Amino acid sequence: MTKGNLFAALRAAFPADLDQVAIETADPGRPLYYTWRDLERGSAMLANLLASLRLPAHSRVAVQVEKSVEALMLYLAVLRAGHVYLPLNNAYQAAEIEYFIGNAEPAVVVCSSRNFGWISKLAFKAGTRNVFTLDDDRSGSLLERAACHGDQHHPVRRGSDDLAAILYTSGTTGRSKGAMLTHGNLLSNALVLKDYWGWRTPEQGGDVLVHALPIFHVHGLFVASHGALLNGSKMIWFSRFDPKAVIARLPEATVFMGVPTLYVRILAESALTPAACASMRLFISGSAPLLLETFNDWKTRSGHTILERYGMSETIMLTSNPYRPESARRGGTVGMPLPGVGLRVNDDKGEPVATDEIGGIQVKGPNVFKGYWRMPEKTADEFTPDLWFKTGDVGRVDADGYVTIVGRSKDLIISGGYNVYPAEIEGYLNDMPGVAESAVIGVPHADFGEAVVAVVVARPGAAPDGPALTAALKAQIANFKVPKALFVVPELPRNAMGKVQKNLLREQHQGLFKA
Ligand code: MLC
Ligand code: AMP
Repeated sequence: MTKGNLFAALRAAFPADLDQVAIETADPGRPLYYTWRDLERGSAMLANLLASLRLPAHSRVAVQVEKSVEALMLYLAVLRAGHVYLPLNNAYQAAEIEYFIGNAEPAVVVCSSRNFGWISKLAFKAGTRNVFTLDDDRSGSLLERAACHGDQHHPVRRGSDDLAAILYTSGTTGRSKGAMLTHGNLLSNALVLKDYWGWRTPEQGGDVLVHALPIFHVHGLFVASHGALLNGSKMIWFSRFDPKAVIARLPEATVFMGVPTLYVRILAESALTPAACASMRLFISGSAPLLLETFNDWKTRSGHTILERYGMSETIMLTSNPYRPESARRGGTVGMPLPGVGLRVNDDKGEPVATDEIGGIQVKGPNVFKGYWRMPEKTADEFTPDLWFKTGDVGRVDADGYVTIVGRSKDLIISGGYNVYPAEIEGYLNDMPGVAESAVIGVPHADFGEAVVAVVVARPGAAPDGPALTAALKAQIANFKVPKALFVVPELPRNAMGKVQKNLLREQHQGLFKA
């Protein structure tokens, strides 16, 4: 088990010459260059600000801000200060934020200045004393306050079992659960990936990562950022994904990570050619299933084979296709369990299935989270008696050890790499005037992989208006959860037991968004 504060390990990997560029911003306008020294000093000043607040050890710091390098420094500062980072998708609205703040009881909340009015009200009501603002143009009260603090800071001592971050993931029923990740979970996984994906240190010729993912989820915050930081590699930093702009920067880069939607959008650009990708070493995809068609098209258009891997908020990375040889990467599979990760496929009775047989995927390893924040029963439900974590994914392992994910036992939609839980959306719809009941399903979507679709039944005598229901949802929940289509129908299909047959609804609507 890896010991110590994760920040100390990341910091130890910074290049000896701290004046080299660590991050170059790639948004329209003049680029900004951040050196390794800037990351060191900026995160030290923020850590000293946190220390000056005299917070209890292991306090939660909840952050809902636009993507910026300063937001990454804040993450590093929270690690340095020994507190617990709680990143929040910036699409979340008041009801969602109120729940997270109420549940996690953060000592500090950091938000965009445009949201300060409503977020600070929610935070103060929940007992949070410190609310700061941070904007993506290097302004806000957080940086103003940090500027008054020194730029030297020794990372607080933390053991591998101490919490580093809480990531909320939606529950199949009820509210979101906070997955507690420790310093040891994050560092052990980052070290395995550094080796497995052949990261090249500056002495070995170096890597340059195009970072175009949000930094409030495992993929952009941990897999991508830790990969570059732990290897002393430069990042070309996009605050928003823009396919044309990304292609324009590939000739300076060697590594790219994306959810399948990013690959689909880049493929739509004629500028994607083998020449544009000539300097690239590795394209990695994950967070949602990569269609075989995308995998094959990418090979033809870029000359590279995408390496698909599989992970979760609760476990960080679990499996990966091989790095070498490139020909061993198999489309439609998520590769083999990473070194140190145990993976087994069990049937409903808890018995292991035979090679190539389908069952529930269960995992074990130093990367597996500590449990759900303040939900011991839910945590216990998700582990087997012999302490394997039940992923909720359904798959099989072939004779060569490659894992294929064939579905999910959890009722989950993954749209553009974001998770949407039907029960949550159905709850909002069922509370709306004129709605008797609803069923929310995921259907194939050419851009987002899956799209959210709602099927609603009216109360007797009522005639709810579809667009009005969609507009009402949009006012309450994150926009990526809002159904892309909503149908009002006389009744939902049910089986003999009275259970809604979502599979029939999926079949009925499967052609809605196909290209
Ligand atoms: C945006 N919209 C989405 C959406 N993203 N709708 C459904 N699903 C999504 N993912 C909405 C917008 O609100 C807007 O609605 C409309 O779709 C068009 O927006 P857009 O401008 O095209 O969206 P864009 O800003 O370009 O965002 C698309 C995206 C983004 C693909 C770049 O969704 C994204 O960055 N996804 C990556 C998610 C991610 O990092 N996941 C990792 C999870 S970690 P309207 O109505 O407002 O017009 C994990 C573990 C692991 O799963 O294994 O990695
Ligand atoms: P999250 O809760 O956001 O961390 O999402 C984790 C889920 O994303 C997993 O349980 C899988 O269902 C899904 N997932 C991640 N990577 C892949 C992949 N490469 N292929 C298919 N599904 C994936």
